[in-house]
Amino acid sequence: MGGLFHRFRPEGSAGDGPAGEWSIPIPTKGARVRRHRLHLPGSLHLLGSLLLVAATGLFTSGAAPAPAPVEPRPLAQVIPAPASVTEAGPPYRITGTTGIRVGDSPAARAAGEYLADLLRPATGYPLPVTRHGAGGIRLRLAHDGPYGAEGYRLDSGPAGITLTAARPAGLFHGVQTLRQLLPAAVEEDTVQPGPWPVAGGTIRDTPRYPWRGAMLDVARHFFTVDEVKRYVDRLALYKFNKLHLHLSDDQGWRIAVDSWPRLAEYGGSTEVGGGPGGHYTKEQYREIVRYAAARHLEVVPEIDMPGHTHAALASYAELNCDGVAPPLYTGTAVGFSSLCVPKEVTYDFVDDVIRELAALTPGRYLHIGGDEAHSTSHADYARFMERVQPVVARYGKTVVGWHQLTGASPARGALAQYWGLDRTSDEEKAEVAKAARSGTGIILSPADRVYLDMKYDRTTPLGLSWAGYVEVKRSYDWDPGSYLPGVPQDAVRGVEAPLWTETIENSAHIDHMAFPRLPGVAELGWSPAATHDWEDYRTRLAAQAPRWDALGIGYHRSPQVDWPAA
Ligand code: TNX
Repeated sequence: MGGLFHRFRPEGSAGDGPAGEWSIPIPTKGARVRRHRLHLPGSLHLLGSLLLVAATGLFTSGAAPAPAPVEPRPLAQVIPAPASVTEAGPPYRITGTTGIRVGDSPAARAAGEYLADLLRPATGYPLPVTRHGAGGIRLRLAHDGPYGAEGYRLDSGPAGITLTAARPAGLFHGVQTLRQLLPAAVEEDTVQPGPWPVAGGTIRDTPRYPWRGAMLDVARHFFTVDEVKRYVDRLALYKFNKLHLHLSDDQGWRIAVDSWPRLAEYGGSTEVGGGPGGHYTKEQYREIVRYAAARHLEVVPEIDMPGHTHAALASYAELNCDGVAPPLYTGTAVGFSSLCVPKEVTYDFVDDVIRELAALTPGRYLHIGGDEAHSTSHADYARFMERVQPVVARYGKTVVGWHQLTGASPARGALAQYWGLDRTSDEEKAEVAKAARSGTGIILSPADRVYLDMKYDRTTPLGLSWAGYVEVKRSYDWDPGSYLPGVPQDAVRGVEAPLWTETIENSAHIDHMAFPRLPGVAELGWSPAATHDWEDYRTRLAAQAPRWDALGIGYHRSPQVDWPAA
């Protein structure tokens, strides 16, 4: 590997490490997590705000040139594209007297506080979050609206902005839309001159699919809690709602299991390339779950079985058919390991791991992997899945598996995650379609479209290319609804962008591979098929770049997009 070990460092510390063969420039602002602000008591907030307002004055008086007038961004210039947009009337302007009104609902208050935290640093305004008050930004829950579990409506005009949703998630997604309608400078963490207009009109928005996921492989390389949080913040901006964590693989076991402590202590002690690896304690895992939940992302933990289990086999001799524990593995081969299907202790192990993980996970799903079990016979694979799926149900969770699970007998209600490509055999696709027709839900992660670890082109310094090069257009320009022949429309639950990390070692690497493809996957999952249009999308995508610059996101400047001058 290139030997780059840039790690996330908390605010204020230096973010640069040694440059290496695969060096991705780390933006100066990229080395810390935003939005971890202390919640100051009201009086301190006010004092801070007054100072900030005073600082703003410096921009508009004295020697500093007056800022150029800022045209409001068109309401349709959001990613993912909203379901319906009506531009009408003059804009609203956020000013020093704007308040955020949340009524009596704790959920509206939470969304309001989140919004205030987003807007205060760059605007320098106090933006008090209050129950009532005239004008300003109003957040309200209306349980009888046409919004569904995640939809919202945004009304904007000179008198104020109203966000309405039936559920807290809808308000949160509406807040992300409002955020994107403001100038990119709103993402800066120092006071900017403004102004802060939001175009007048109405957005009615609701997602196409209930599953809009991103997977992070924390097994091949370990990522700290802060690195994961940083990715969660990026996902929230684009209305993702599932964070799939690939917690175990041949190179590392990343979650503490009390009944089998060596899994994490020993099995988690290294990673691809031989680095120190790591694992999450139960409390750290809960912290990730909480952070994601506050941003309306559900954590889907994965323990990959029966293959991809070398780290577990190295940790416990009795899990091996021959009773001998192999040494730890830090290479990048796949398909060589298997739990011992005939041994009873295998199922004690599986039961313990699933029980402890299910207890830690408030989400509905538990992913049991099931891919590339090349060292397990088909009969053993089917037998294993028959025994393991009921364990997931016993602990109250719904099974998710990679699509090879459809070659066994998926449990009732199970979801299969398809990761094939154009060249996958018709037979394999037909097997997935058949399961879909019998009630298995499908999550689409075609490797030659949405695998974020695939290189963009020949020159990409990171990533793999076994599924080909995947540039932005290829990643965006397909339809999940008609992608797999013979799969009923309603079997498609959504899309997910996996990021495997054989070559990915830090947050700058994650950003470089995820941007600009990640927002396209978000749009495939959220926006109605009728809005899908590459030419329009590439314009909206280009308009995101200043926002990424302000957020410290280093991205691939794809030649397929007319980016603004850097
Ligand atoms: C295939 S996709 C894998 C992973 C690798 C990935 C690399 C899947 C279910 N299995 O084990 O990390 O390719 O792109």
